[in-house]
Amino acid sequence: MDFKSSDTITGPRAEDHLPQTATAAVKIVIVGGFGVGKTTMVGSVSEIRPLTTEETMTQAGIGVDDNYGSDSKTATTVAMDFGRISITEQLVLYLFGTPGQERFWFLWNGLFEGALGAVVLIDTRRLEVSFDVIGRLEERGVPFVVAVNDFPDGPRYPMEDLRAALDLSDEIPMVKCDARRRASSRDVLMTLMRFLHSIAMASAPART
Ligand SMILES: Nc1nc2c(ncn2[C@@H]2O[C@H](COP(=O)(O)OP(=O)(O)OP(=O)(O)O)[C@@H](O)[C@H]2O)c(=O)[nH]1
Ligand SMILES: [Mg+2]
Repeated sequence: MDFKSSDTITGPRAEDHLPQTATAAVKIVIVGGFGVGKTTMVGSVSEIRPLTTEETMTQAGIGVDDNYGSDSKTATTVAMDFGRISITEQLVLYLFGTPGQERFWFLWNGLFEGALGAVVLIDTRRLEVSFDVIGRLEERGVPFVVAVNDFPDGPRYPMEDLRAALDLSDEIPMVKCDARRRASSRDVLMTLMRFLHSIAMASAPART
């Protein structure tokens, strides 16, 4: 297994240290079907060098590893991605990207332990790879937002059509993004944080 970051790091870099002002940490999981851009998103937004567990896809994977959607995709996540982003001086998000291939989904249980929320990444060329993912999140009762990753050759649908196709209720936030861009990925996380905040406010006991 290729633990790219840990292979090369000899010691913690100054920027890898948690800011001393951080007082709260939240665990967020990035999920989605195979090849929708989860590793790309964790990598683009992380302020520390992300940990990836990617394995090269080989000839042996043909018929097993669906490479649809990206001819340039040569690696797939086999365990998890890990990154970190400070949203404010006090609040830090720990990001865990899941493997997209179903044969690694048994790892979800550990990855979801203690997670407050999730981002579901969608590729409009292959909406169907997201159905099971969304179903599994709903079963677990994990609040999530849906981010539509903008691939240049992906068909463009109105958001409401995508909402209907994914059978999402009206309150679930949906946003477009480009997982390769830090600002865009950060916006997705901010949308999730606002959603989690609104849920917490709605369930808080009313003050008398
Ligand atoms: N055009 C475009 N390409 C992207 C975007 N996000 C990811 N890609 C490309 O899509 C391919 C798949 O991205 P990954 O980040 O490996 O996808 P993944 O969801 O982690 O894949 P698995 O771990 O195998 O499930 C890579 O070649 C990326 O460069 C995007 O927003 N736009
Ligand atoms: Mg990946």
